[in-house]
Amino acid sequence: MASKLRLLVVLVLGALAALGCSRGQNPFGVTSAATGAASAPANASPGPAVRTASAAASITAAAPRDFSAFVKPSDAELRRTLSPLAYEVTQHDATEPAFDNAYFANHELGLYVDVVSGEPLFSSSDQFDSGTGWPSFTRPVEPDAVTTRADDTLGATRTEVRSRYAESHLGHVFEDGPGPTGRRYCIDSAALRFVPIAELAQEGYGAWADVVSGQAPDAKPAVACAVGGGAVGVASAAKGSGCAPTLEVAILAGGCFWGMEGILQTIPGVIETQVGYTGGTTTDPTYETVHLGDTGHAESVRVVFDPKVLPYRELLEKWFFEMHDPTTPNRQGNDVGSQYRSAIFTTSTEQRQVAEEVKAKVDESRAWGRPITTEITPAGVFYPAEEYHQKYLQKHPGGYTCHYVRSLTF
Ligand code: MHO
Repeated sequence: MASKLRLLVVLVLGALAALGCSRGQNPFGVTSAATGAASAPANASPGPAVRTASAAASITAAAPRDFSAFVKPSDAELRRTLSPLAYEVTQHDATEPAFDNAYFANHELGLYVDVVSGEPLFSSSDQFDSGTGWPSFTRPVEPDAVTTRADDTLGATRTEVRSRYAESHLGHVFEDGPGPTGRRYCIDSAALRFVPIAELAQEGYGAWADVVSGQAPDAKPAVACAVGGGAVGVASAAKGSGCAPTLEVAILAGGCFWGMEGILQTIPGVIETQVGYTGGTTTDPTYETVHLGDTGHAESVRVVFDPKVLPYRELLEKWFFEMHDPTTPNRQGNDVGSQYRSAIFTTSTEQRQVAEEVKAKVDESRAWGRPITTEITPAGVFYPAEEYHQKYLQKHPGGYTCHYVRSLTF
Protein backbone atom coordinates (compact mmCIF):
# COMPACT_ATOMS: atom_id res chain seq x y z
CA MET A 1 0.00 0.00 0.00
CA ALA A 2 2.79 2.36 0.95
CA SER A 3 4.50 1.67 -2.34
CA LYS A 4 1.26 2.35 -4.20
CA LEU A 5 0.98 5.67 -2.40
CA ARG A 6 4.57 6.43 -3.28
CA LEU A 7 3.83 5.60 -6.89
CA LEU A 8 0.86 7.97 -6.83
CA VAL A 9 3.01 10.74 -5.37
CA VAL A 10 5.64 10.11 -8.03
CA LEU A 11 2.98 10.17 -10.71
CA VAL A 12 1.47 13.38 -9.35
CA LEU A 13 4.89 15.02 -9.11
CA GLY A 14 5.72 13.72 -12.57
CA ALA A 15 2.52 15.23 -13.92
CA LEU A 16 3.30 18.50 -12.18
CA ALA A 17 6.79 18.45 -13.60
CA ALA A 18 5.38 17.78 -17.04
CA LEU A 19 3.22 20.87 -16.66
CA GLY A 20 6.08 23.07 -15.58
CA CYS A 21 4.80 25.77 -13.26
CA SER A 22 1.14 25.43 -14.14
CA ARG A 23 0.08 23.64 -11.02
CA GLY A 24 -3.54 24.66 -11.62
CA GLN A 25 -3.65 22.33 -14.62
CA ASN A 26 -2.67 19.27 -12.63
CA PRO A 27 -4.63 16.48 -14.31
CA PHE A 28 -5.26 14.74 -11.00
CA GLY A 29 -6.81 17.78 -9.35
CA VAL A 30 -4.40 17.32 -6.45
CA THR A 31 -1.41 19.48 -5.64
CA SER A 32 1.73 17.93 -4.26
CA ALA A 33 1.28 20.07 -1.13
CA ALA A 34 -2.20 18.60 -0.64
CA THR A 35 -0.78 15.10 -1.12
CA GLY A 36 1.69 15.74 1.68
CA ALA A 37 -0.95 17.10 4.03
CA ALA A 38 -3.31 14.22 3.30
CA SER A 39 -0.84 11.66 4.57
CA ALA A 40 -0.56 13.29 8.00
CA PRO A 41 -2.32 11.31 10.72
CA ALA A 42 -5.68 12.88 11.53
CA ASN A 43 -5.44 12.67 15.33
CA ALA A 44 -1.73 13.07 15.88
CA SER A 45 -0.78 14.37 19.30
CA PRO A 46 1.40 17.47 19.50
CA GLY A 47 5.06 16.59 19.34
CA PRO A 48 8.11 18.43 20.65
CA ALA A 49 8.40 22.01 19.50
CA VAL A 50 9.73 22.08 15.98
CA ARG A 51 10.46 25.43 14.37
CA THR A 52 8.96 24.69 11.03
CA ALA A 53 5.73 24.93 9.03
CA SER A 54 2.68 24.79 11.30
CA ALA A 55 1.48 21.50 9.78
CA ALA A 56 4.61 19.77 11.05
CA ALA A 57 4.18 21.11 14.59
CA SER A 58 1.07 19.01 15.14
CA ILE A 59 2.74 15.77 14.14
CA THR A 60 4.65 13.52 16.51
CA ALA A 61 8.31 13.75 15.66
CA ALA A 62 10.12 10.48 15.07
CA ALA A 63 13.53 9.90 16.63
CA PRO A 64 16.36 11.38 14.57
CA ARG A 65 17.68 8.82 12.16
CA ASP A 66 21.30 7.72 12.14
CA PHE A 67 22.60 6.75 8.73
CA SER A 68 26.22 6.13 9.64
CA ALA A 69 25.41 2.50 10.41
CA PHE A 70 23.60 1.97 7.11
CA VAL A 71 24.36 -1.38 5.55
CA LYS A 72 23.73 -1.54 1.86
CA PRO A 73 21.33 -4.39 0.91
CA SER A 74 22.43 -7.02 -1.59
CA ASP A 75 22.17 -6.32 -5.30
CA ALA A 76 19.27 -8.79 -5.58
CA GLU A 77 17.44 -7.04 -2.75
CA LEU A 78 17.97 -3.61 -4.35
CA ARG A 79 16.75 -4.89 -7.69
CA ARG A 80 13.61 -6.15 -5.97
CA THR A 81 12.85 -3.10 -3.85
CA LEU A 82 13.86 -0.12 -5.99
CA SER A 83 11.96 1.00 -9.08
CA PRO A 84 13.79 -0.26 -12.19
CA LEU A 85 14.81 3.30 -13.01
CA ALA A 86 16.10 4.05 -9.49
CA TYR A 87 18.04 0.79 -9.61
CA GLU A 88 19.66 1.63 -12.98
CA VAL A 89 20.58 5.15 -11.88
CA THR A 90 21.87 4.44 -8.36
CA GLN A 91 23.53 1.07 -8.99
CA HIS A 92 24.58 1.25 -12.66
CA ASP A 93 25.31 4.98 -13.02
CA ALA A 94 22.55 5.56 -15.60
CA THR A 95 21.33 9.12 -16.24
CA GLU A 96 17.58 9.58 -16.53
CA PRO A 97 16.00 11.61 -19.37
CA ALA A 98 15.91 15.41 -18.95
CA PHE A 99 12.62 17.30 -18.50
CA ASP A 100 10.80 14.06 -17.89
CA ASN A 101 11.58 13.26 -14.28
CA ALA A 102 9.87 13.84 -10.96
CA TYR A 103 11.71 16.81 -9.44
CA PHE A 104 13.34 19.01 -12.11
CA ALA A 105 10.50 21.55 -11.73
CA ASN A 106 9.55 20.77 -8.13
CA HIS A 107 9.08 24.00 -6.22
CA GLU A 108 7.85 22.63 -2.92
CA LEU A 109 9.90 23.05 0.25
CA GLY A 110 11.43 19.83 1.46
CA LEU A 111 14.43 17.59 1.85
CA TYR A 112 15.75 15.27 -0.85
CA VAL A 113 17.00 12.01 0.62
CA ASP A 114 18.77 9.01 -0.90
CA VAL A 115 16.18 6.67 -2.44
CA VAL A 116 18.19 3.68 -1.17
CA SER A 117 19.21 4.65 2.39
CA GLY A 118 17.12 7.72 3.22
CA GLU A 119 20.25 9.72 4.12
CA PRO A 120 19.69 13.48 3.67
CA LEU A 121 21.32 14.81 0.49
CA PHE A 122 19.90 18.10 -0.75
CA SER A 123 17.54 20.83 0.43
CA SER A 124 14.97 22.66 -1.65
CA SER A 125 16.52 25.86 -0.24
CA ASP A 126 19.60 25.15 -2.38
CA GLN A 127 17.64 24.12 -5.48
CA PHE A 128 17.57 26.38 -8.53
CA ASP A 129 16.07 26.21 -11.99
CA SER A 130 19.09 25.45 -14.14
CA GLY A 131 17.03 24.98 -17.31
CA THR A 132 18.81 21.68 -17.90
CA GLY A 133 15.83 19.44 -17.11
CA TRP A 134 17.36 17.86 -14.00
CA PRO A 135 16.96 18.95 -10.38
CA SER A 136 19.93 21.23 -9.70
CA PHE A 137 21.43 22.37 -6.41
CA THR A 138 24.24 24.73 -5.42
CA ARG A 139 25.43 22.40 -2.65
CA PRO A 140 24.58 19.30 -0.65
CA VAL A 141 22.62 19.72 2.58
CA GLU A 142 25.83 19.09 4.52
CA PRO A 143 29.33 19.36 3.06
CA ASP A 144 30.09 15.66 3.56
CA ALA A 145 26.66 14.32 2.58
CA VAL A 146 28.10 13.39 -0.81
CA THR A 147 31.41 12.17 -2.17
CA THR A 148 32.91 12.92 -5.55
CA ARG A 149 35.23 11.14 -7.92
CA ALA A 150 36.49 11.61 -11.46
CA ASP A 151 34.36 10.09 -14.22
CA ASP A 152 35.90 9.72 -17.69
CA THR A 153 32.99 7.94 -19.38
CA LEU A 154 32.01 10.81 -21.69
CA GLY A 155 35.39 11.73 -23.10
CA ALA A 156 35.98 14.84 -21.01
CA THR A 157 36.51 14.26 -17.31
CA ARG A 158 33.45 15.02 -15.23
CA THR A 159 32.99 14.85 -11.47
CA GLU A 160 30.60 12.16 -10.36
CA VAL A 161 28.55 12.64 -7.18
CA ARG A 162 27.65 9.75 -4.86
CA SER A 163 25.87 9.55 -1.54
CA ARG A 164 28.16 9.12 1.45
CA TYR A 165 26.72 6.00 3.07
CA ALA A 166 24.72 4.12 0.42
CA GLU A 167 27.25 5.14 -2.25
CA SER A 168 24.39 5.61 -4.69
CA HIS A 169 25.27 7.23 -7.98
CA LEU A 170 23.42 10.58 -7.86
CA GLY A 171 24.71 12.61 -10.81
CA HIS A 172 27.55 15.04 -11.50
CA VAL A 173 28.76 18.41 -10.26
CA PHE A 174 29.89 21.30 -12.48
CA GLU A 175 31.54 24.63 -11.73
CA ASP A 176 29.03 26.75 -13.66
CA GLY A 177 26.33 27.22 -11.02
CA PRO A 178 25.00 30.37 -9.34
CA GLY A 179 26.05 31.77 -5.96
CA PRO A 180 26.85 31.23 -3.22
CA THR A 181 28.98 28.27 -4.29
CA GLY A 182 29.21 28.64 -8.08
CA ARG A 183 28.48 24.93 -8.29
CA ARG A 184 25.73 23.06 -10.07
CA TYR A 185 24.92 19.63 -8.71
CA CYS A 186 23.07 18.00 -11.59
CA ILE A 187 21.14 15.20 -9.91
CA ASP A 188 18.87 12.40 -11.13
CA SER A 189 15.36 12.57 -9.66
CA ALA A 190 15.32 8.78 -9.69
CA ALA A 191 18.12 8.68 -7.08
CA LEU A 192 16.12 10.87 -4.72
CA ARG A 193 13.06 10.72 -2.53
CA PHE A 194 11.46 14.03 -1.65
CA VAL A 195 10.26 14.55 1.91
CA PRO A 196 7.93 17.60 2.06
CA ILE A 197 8.61 20.04 4.88
CA ALA A 198 5.37 19.09 6.65
CA GLU A 199 6.53 15.48 6.91
CA LEU A 200 10.11 16.02 8.04
CA ALA A 201 9.47 15.62 11.75
CA GLN A 202 7.32 12.52 11.46
CA GLU A 203 9.95 10.87 9.26
CA GLY A 204 12.80 11.62 11.64
CA TYR A 205 14.26 14.52 9.65
CA GLY A 206 13.13 17.27 12.06
CA ALA A 207 16.73 18.48 12.48
CA TRP A 208 16.73 19.67 8.86
CA ALA A 209 13.52 21.72 9.12
CA ASP A 210 15.30 25.05 9.60
CA VAL A 211 17.64 24.47 6.68
CA VAL A 212 14.76 23.48 4.44
CA SER A 213 12.55 26.41 5.44
CA GLY A 214 15.43 28.78 4.72
CA GLN A 215 15.87 29.83 8.38
CA ALA A 216 19.39 28.52 8.77
CA PRO A 217 21.89 31.44 8.94
CA ASP A 218 23.46 30.82 5.55
CA ALA A 219 20.39 29.55 3.73
CA LYS A 220 19.25 31.48 0.68
CA PRO A 221 15.64 31.77 -0.48
CA ALA A 222 14.37 29.30 -3.05
CA VAL A 223 14.65 30.64 -6.58
CA ALA A 224 11.32 31.45 -8.17
CA CYS A 225 9.89 29.26 -10.88
CA ALA A 226 11.63 29.92 -14.16
CA VAL A 227 11.34 26.62 -15.97
CA GLY A 228 9.05 26.61 -18.98
CA GLY A 229 6.32 23.98 -19.45
CA GLY A 230 6.49 20.86 -21.56
CA ALA A 231 7.89 17.52 -20.54
CA VAL A 232 9.54 16.73 -23.81
CA GLY A 233 10.53 18.52 -26.94
CA VAL A 234 12.68 20.98 -25.01
CA ALA A 235 15.41 18.45 -24.40
CA SER A 236 17.84 20.54 -26.44
CA ALA A 237 18.30 22.74 -23.35
CA ALA A 238 19.77 19.69 -21.63
CA LYS A 239 22.54 19.55 -24.20
CA GLY A 240 25.67 21.29 -23.06
CA SER A 241 24.63 20.79 -19.45
CA GLY A 242 27.22 18.06 -19.03
CA CYS A 243 24.62 15.64 -17.68
CA ALA A 244 24.03 13.53 -20.75
CA PRO A 245 21.10 11.12 -20.44
CA THR A 246 22.02 7.48 -20.95
CA LEU A 247 18.36 6.47 -21.05
CA GLU A 248 15.68 7.53 -23.52
CA VAL A 249 11.89 7.71 -23.49
CA ALA A 250 9.68 6.36 -26.27
CA ILE A 251 5.92 6.85 -26.34
CA LEU A 252 4.11 4.33 -28.49
CA ALA A 253 0.44 3.66 -29.27
CA GLY A 254 -0.90 0.61 -31.06
CA GLY A 255 -4.30 -0.25 -29.63
CA CYS A 256 -5.36 -1.36 -26.17
CA PHE A 257 -2.44 -0.45 -23.91
CA TRP A 258 -2.77 -3.61 -21.82
CA GLY A 259 -1.40 -5.80 -24.62
CA MET A 260 1.11 -3.23 -25.87
CA GLU A 261 2.66 -2.88 -22.41
CA GLY A 262 2.56 -6.66 -21.89
CA ILE A 263 5.00 -7.09 -24.77
CA LEU A 264 7.01 -3.88 -24.44
CA GLN A 265 7.94 -4.58 -20.81
CA THR A 266 9.61 -7.86 -21.79
CA ILE A 267 12.02 -6.43 -24.38
CA PRO A 268 15.70 -6.55 -23.36
CA GLY A 269 16.89 -2.96 -22.86
CA VAL A 270 13.50 -1.72 -21.63
CA ILE A 271 13.95 -0.33 -18.11
CA GLU A 272 10.35 0.49 -17.29
CA THR A 273 6.93 1.00 -18.82
CA GLN A 274 3.81 2.88 -17.86
CA VAL A 275 0.46 3.10 -19.66
CA GLY A 276 -1.30 6.40 -20.16
CA TYR A 277 -3.02 8.83 -22.46
CA THR A 278 -1.41 11.31 -24.83
CA GLY A 279 -2.01 13.13 -28.08
CA GLY A 280 -5.43 14.54 -27.21
CA THR A 281 -7.02 17.87 -26.51
CA THR A 282 -8.35 17.66 -22.93
CA THR A 283 -6.16 18.18 -19.87
CA ASP A 284 -7.79 15.66 -17.57
CA PRO A 285 -8.05 12.41 -19.49
CA THR A 286 -9.35 9.37 -17.64
CA TYR A 287 -10.19 5.94 -19.01
CA GLU A 288 -13.88 6.86 -18.93
CA THR A 289 -13.48 10.02 -21.01
CA VAL A 290 -10.83 8.65 -23.39
CA HIS A 291 -12.92 5.51 -23.96
CA LEU A 292 -15.67 7.61 -25.56
CA GLY A 293 -13.16 8.21 -28.36
CA ASP A 294 -13.57 11.95 -28.78
CA THR A 295 -10.84 13.44 -26.56
CA GLY A 296 -8.18 12.69 -29.18
CA HIS A 297 -5.98 10.82 -26.72
CA ALA A 298 -4.41 7.54 -27.72
CA GLU A 299 -3.96 4.70 -25.27
CA SER A 300 -0.15 4.77 -25.12
CA VAL A 301 2.84 3.24 -23.41
CA ARG A 302 5.70 5.33 -22.08
CA VAL A 303 8.86 3.26 -22.38
CA VAL A 304 12.13 4.14 -20.62
CA PHE A 305 14.88 2.24 -22.42
CA ASP A 306 18.64 2.00 -22.69
CA PRO A 307 19.55 2.86 -26.29
CA LYS A 308 22.92 1.10 -25.93
CA VAL A 309 21.07 -2.19 -25.48
CA LEU A 310 17.98 -1.38 -27.55
CA PRO A 311 18.44 1.33 -30.19
CA TYR A 312 15.23 3.27 -30.95
CA ARG A 313 15.35 2.02 -34.54
CA GLU A 314 15.29 -1.56 -33.32
CA LEU A 315 12.48 -0.86 -30.86
CA LEU A 316 10.37 0.36 -33.78
CA GLU A 317 11.41 -2.02 -36.52
CA LYS A 318 11.76 -5.28 -34.62
CA TRP A 319 9.05 -4.72 -32.05
CA PHE A 320 6.56 -1.88 -32.53
CA PHE A 321 5.77 -2.62 -36.18
CA GLU A 322 5.49 -6.35 -35.51
CA MET A 323 3.44 -6.30 -32.31
CA HIS A 324 0.39 -4.49 -33.65
CA ASP A 325 -1.27 -4.03 -37.02
CA PRO A 326 -0.24 -0.55 -38.24
CA THR A 327 -2.63 -0.61 -41.21
CA THR A 328 -6.03 -0.24 -39.55
CA PRO A 329 -6.95 3.44 -39.00
CA ASN A 330 -8.42 4.15 -35.55
CA ARG A 331 -8.72 0.47 -34.85
CA GLN A 332 -6.75 -2.47 -33.46
CA GLY A 333 -8.41 -5.86 -33.66
CA ASN A 334 -11.85 -5.55 -32.10
CA ASP A 335 -11.05 -2.24 -30.44
CA VAL A 336 -12.42 0.64 -32.48
CA GLY A 337 -11.94 4.37 -31.88
CA SER A 338 -9.25 7.02 -32.25
CA GLN A 339 -7.86 6.00 -28.83
CA TYR A 340 -6.76 2.73 -30.48
CA ARG A 341 -4.86 4.33 -33.39
CA SER A 342 -1.29 3.46 -34.28
CA ALA A 343 1.00 6.34 -33.32
CA ILE A 344 4.59 7.15 -32.46
CA PHE A 345 4.98 10.20 -30.21
CA THR A 346 8.59 11.28 -30.66
CA THR A 347 10.57 12.84 -27.82
CA SER A 348 13.41 14.31 -29.92
CA THR A 349 14.11 15.37 -33.50
CA GLU A 350 16.42 12.34 -33.81
CA GLN A 351 13.54 10.04 -32.86
CA ARG A 352 11.30 11.73 -35.39
CA GLN A 353 13.83 11.16 -38.16
CA VAL A 354 14.26 7.49 -37.26
CA ALA A 355 10.49 6.98 -36.95
CA GLU A 356 9.90 8.42 -40.44
CA GLU A 357 12.64 6.23 -41.90
CA VAL A 358 11.41 3.04 -40.26
CA LYS A 359 7.79 3.74 -41.21
CA ALA A 360 8.84 4.30 -44.86
CA LYS A 361 10.86 1.09 -44.84
CA VAL A 362 7.99 -0.96 -43.39
CA ASP A 363 5.58 0.60 -45.88
CA GLU A 364 7.81 -0.07 -48.88
CA SER A 365 8.36 -3.68 -47.86
CA ARG A 366 4.63 -4.34 -48.31
CA ALA A 367 5.03 -6.94 -45.55
CA TRP A 368 1.72 -5.83 -44.04
CA GLY A 369 -0.05 -5.95 -47.44
CA ARG A 370 -1.71 -2.56 -46.89
CA PRO A 371 -0.44 1.02 -46.42
CA ILE A 372 0.95 1.91 -43.00
CA THR A 373 -1.29 4.44 -41.24
CA THR A 374 0.89 5.08 -38.18
CA GLU A 375 0.80 8.72 -37.07
CA ILE A 376 4.18 10.27 -36.17
CA THR A 377 3.87 13.34 -34.03
CA PRO A 378 6.00 15.15 -31.40
CA ALA A 379 5.14 14.03 -27.87
CA GLY A 380 3.14 16.33 -25.63
CA VAL A 381 2.06 15.75 -22.06
CA PHE A 382 1.74 12.09 -21.13
CA TYR A 383 -0.96 11.42 -18.53
CA PRO A 384 -0.39 8.19 -16.60
CA ALA A 385 -3.47 5.97 -16.64
CA GLU A 386 -5.28 4.72 -13.57
CA GLU A 387 -3.38 2.22 -11.42
CA TYR A 388 -5.61 -0.72 -12.38
CA HIS A 389 -4.53 -0.37 -16.01
CA GLN A 390 -0.80 -0.49 -15.15
CA LYS A 391 0.82 -3.89 -15.85
CA TYR A 392 -2.73 -5.16 -16.45
CA LEU A 393 -1.78 -8.51 -17.96
CA GLN A 394 0.59 -9.16 -15.07
CA LYS A 395 -2.27 -8.55 -12.64
CA HIS A 396 -4.67 -10.55 -14.82
CA PRO A 397 -2.75 -13.36 -16.52
CA GLY A 398 -4.68 -14.53 -19.56
CA GLY A 399 -6.61 -11.24 -19.65
CA TYR A 400 -7.77 -9.55 -22.84
CA THR A 401 -5.16 -8.76 -25.44
CA CYS A 402 -4.98 -8.70 -29.22
CA HIS A 403 -1.22 -8.24 -29.36
CA TYR A 404 1.48 -10.71 -30.35
CA VAL A 405 4.81 -10.40 -32.11
CA ARG A 406 4.67 -11.43 -35.76
CA SER A 407 7.67 -12.56 -37.66
CA LEU A 408 7.86 -10.19 -40.59
CA THR A 409 10.77 -9.00 -42.69
CA PHE A 410 10.79 -5.36 -43.66
N1 MHO B 1 -11.73 -4.24 -25.40
C1 MHO B 1 -11.09 -3.92 -24.16
C2 MHO B 1 -10.16 -2.77 -24.30
C3 MHO B 1 -9.55 -2.39 -23.04
S1 MHO B 1 -8.31 -1.30 -23.35
C4 MHO B 1 -7.67 -0.88 -21.92
C5 MHO B 1 -12.16 -3.57 -23.16
O1 MHO B 1 -13.03 -2.76 -23.47
O2 MHO B 1 -12.12 -4.09 -22.05
O3 MHO B 1 -8.92 -0.13 -23.91
